[in-house]
Amino acid sequence: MGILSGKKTLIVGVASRKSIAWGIAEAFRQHGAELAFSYQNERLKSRVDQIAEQCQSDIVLPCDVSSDAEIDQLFDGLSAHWSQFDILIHSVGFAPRDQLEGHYMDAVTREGFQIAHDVSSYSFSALGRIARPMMQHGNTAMLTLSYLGATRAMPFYNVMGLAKASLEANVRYMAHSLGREGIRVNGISAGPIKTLAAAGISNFRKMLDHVETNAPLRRTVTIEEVGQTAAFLCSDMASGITGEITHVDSGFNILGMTDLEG
Ligand code: NAD
Ligand code: 0WE
Repeated sequence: MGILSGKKTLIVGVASRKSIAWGIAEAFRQHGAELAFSYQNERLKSRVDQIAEQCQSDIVLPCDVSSDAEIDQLFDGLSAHWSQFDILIHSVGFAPRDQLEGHYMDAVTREGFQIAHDVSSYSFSALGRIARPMMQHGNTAMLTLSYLGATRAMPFYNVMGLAKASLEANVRYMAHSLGREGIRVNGISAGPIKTLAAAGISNFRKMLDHVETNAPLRRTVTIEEVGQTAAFLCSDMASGITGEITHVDSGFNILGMTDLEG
């Protein structure tokens, strides 16, 4: 029996086969979970349909998380299939492209700040609030994806770092608020991975090389590795863990200085 056997799981944030959410979906299938998916817009629908089919899932629903109405519609749609469910995966982050270029103090604007925080942090609370009544049966879990830019200043990550800091605080506040209902809330802080969200980010290849050269494991991480950690954190094996951010980053976050000789 798999560690997620029979666990009904909603995955928000699949865009392609490179998505971290896809690595999570594959690992969850392998461990016996039943899956439902949402997709951001019509452009992504056919790809997510295909991915769902491959996971023996026929629940695929639209949801742009910046819209309250679309979040309501997602859960109306989901209720037609499931009266309750066990796991919510939030794998969504966005800032307007101009926010991720140049230095933070040259790039940040009120609008960029608001959009980044709305889509990347508030959306986790919004989904959590509406999922809550369907997750009251005990041993349920919510999980989100963060990045080291939440706690360290990084080139180009800019206002996304502030949004991820907010998201990590959100994990703690949601965990505090929902713990008494038997809902655990955790985050994974993943190392850099070449997904759509990384495409076109200037110097992304250099960031991957920097991790390969300097991280304790001397390599980057894969979506499969993030998926396996997600499976653990959402399974009953992690029943004592809530409000935690787990790094899946080849150990990069522990460094105080890179090695001076290779
Ligand atoms: P991705 O592009 O595959 O996934 C990002 C997802 O966010 C997409 O599915 C996109 O449709 C969705 N999204 C964006 N705005 C949305 C909106 N308004 N409504 C609904 N969905 C929306 O990239 P990814 O790297 O798999 O990103 C997933 C998560 O992992 C993000 O939170 C990202 O910040 C985080 N993360 C990524 C890395 C990395 O290096 N790739 C590292 C650490 C954390
Ligand atoms: O969280 C992310 C990606 C966030 C992201 C990416 C985009 C690209 C397209 C948010 N918004 C947008 N908006 C777009 O228009 N990561 C952790 C991956 C990532 O992105 C970076 C990184 C890393 C790592 C951007 C700059 C520096 C490092």
